[in-house]
Amino acid sequence: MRTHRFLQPAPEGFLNLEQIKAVHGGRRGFMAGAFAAAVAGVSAARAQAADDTNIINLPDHTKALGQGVAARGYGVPSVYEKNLQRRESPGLTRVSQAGVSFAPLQGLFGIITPSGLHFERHHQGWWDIEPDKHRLMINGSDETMLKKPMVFTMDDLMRLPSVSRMHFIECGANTGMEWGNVAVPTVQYTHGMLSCSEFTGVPLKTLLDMCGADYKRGKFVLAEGADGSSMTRTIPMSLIDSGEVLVAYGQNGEMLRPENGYPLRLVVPGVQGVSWVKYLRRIELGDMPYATKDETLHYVDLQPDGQHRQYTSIQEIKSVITSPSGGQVLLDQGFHNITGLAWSGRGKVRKVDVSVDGGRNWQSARLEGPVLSKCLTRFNFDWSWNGKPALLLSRAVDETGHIQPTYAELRKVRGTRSIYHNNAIQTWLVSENGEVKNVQLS
Ligand SMILES: Nc1nc2c(c(=O)[nH]1)N[C@H]1C(S)=C(S)[C@@H](COP(=O)(O)O)O[C@H]1N2
Ligand SMILES: [Mo]
Repeated sequence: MRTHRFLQPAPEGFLNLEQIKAVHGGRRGFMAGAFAAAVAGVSAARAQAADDTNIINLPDHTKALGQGVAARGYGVPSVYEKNLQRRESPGLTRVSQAGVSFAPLQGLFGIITPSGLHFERHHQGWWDIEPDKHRLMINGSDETMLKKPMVFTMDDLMRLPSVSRMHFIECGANTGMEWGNVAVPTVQYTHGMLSCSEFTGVPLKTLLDMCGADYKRGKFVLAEGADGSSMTRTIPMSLIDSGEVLVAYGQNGEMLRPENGYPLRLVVPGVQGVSWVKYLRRIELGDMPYATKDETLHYVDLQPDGQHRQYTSIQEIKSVITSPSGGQVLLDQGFHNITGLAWSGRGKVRKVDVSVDGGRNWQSARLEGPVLSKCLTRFNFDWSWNGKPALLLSRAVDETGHIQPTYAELRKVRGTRSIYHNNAIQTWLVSENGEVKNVQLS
C-alpha cells in the first residue's frame, strides 16, 4: 500500500516519470497483488510469492549479528529515508537567513511533525542560544500596568506548573504563491509552512498573574524575540485569558529545536505563525495594539478596493490531500488510500469531504483520532483508480460551521493580490499516465 510513498522529489530536483519507473521497475502490479491477497486470502499471496526472491530467499540480516547499541546516542532515521527532508523553495528568498524551509507533508503520517522536519521561517537567521544566559522580562508599558515587573531565568520558568498541548503552527503566508496561480509543483511547497507538535510550557496568564497585571487597563501584550529581526507582535488579552497561550520550552517531549526558538517561544494556538515569537525575551503589557512593522507593513492583506486588512490573525478552516499529491506518480490502477490533513484556528475539525471528480460529487472522509482543537487532524479516504484522469479535492468544515472556500469564492471576497491567509480548496490532477500535478479550478 506504499506505492507512491517513496516518490519524494530527489535532492537535486524532481524525478521525471521515466526515472521513477526505472527506480520502481515500472508497473509491477504490487497494489493489485496486495489488495487481491487481502480479499482472496492465501492462494493469491502464494501466487505472488512464487516469483519474488525477496520473500523466497532468507536475507543476510536474518543470519548474522546486528549492530550494537553504543553507536547511537541520539537516534537518526534509516539511511533509506534520506530523501525526506525540509527543503527551501528555489528562488523564493534571496538569502536563507530570511528564508523558509518547507516540511515534507507528502511523506508524513498521523498528525505530529517530527521535530527535525518542522518547517522553519526566519526573518534574520536562527541562533542556538545558551539557556543559562537567556532571560524573559515581563514589564508594563507604564509603571502602573503591572504591580511587580519580573525577570525569569529558564530555571525559574521550568519549576512552575506546566501544561502540554498539541497544536498546529501555520505561517500566514502558507499557500501564498497560489494566490497568483503560480502552481508550485508539490504539496511540500504549496502547504509545507505547516507543522504540528506537542508543546510544553507555562501559560502566559500564570506569569502575568505573578507580576500582578492590571487586567482592567492591560488589554494587549507585546511579545519580543531575542534575534535580530525585531520580531514584535501584539497579542490580545482575550486570547491569553483562556490559558491557551503558552511560554513554551518543550517540543515533542524534548527541548525546542534551535531553529524553532530554543530555549523559549510563544505558542499562540490558532493564530498565524508570525505571532509565535521565537527566542522570546520580553513581554510588555499595554492598553492598545502596538502597530509594529510586522503588523502594519507586513502581514496585512491587500483587498480588491485597495485597503489593507490588519491584525488578520486566525488561520481559518483548511485542508489538503497530502498523498497522492503533486510530483508523485500512481504506478498502477486499483486501490489507493487518499490521505490528508485538516485544521482550523477556530477549534476542532468537524468534517472533511473528498471529491475525485473536480468537485461534482463529494463523499465523507474518515477522521482519524484524536480530533483536537487547533491541531492537525488526519483524514483518510478509500479510492479505486480506474486509470482515467481524476481531480482530487478535499473540503473541510470546522466546529464553528466555517467551510473551506473554493478559489472562486475566496477571490470574490479577497481579490488576487493577497499574500496571506489562503485557505482555498486545493486540487490535484491525476493524469492517465499516473502523474499528479497541481492545478487550479476556476
Ligand atoms: N524571533 C523570531 N520569531 C519568529 C520569527 C522570526 O524570524 N524571529 N518568524 C516568525 C514566523 S513568520 C513564523 S511563520 C514562525 C515560524 O516558526 P518555526 O520556524 O518554528 O516554524 O515563527 C515566527 N516567530
Ligand atoms: Mo510566517
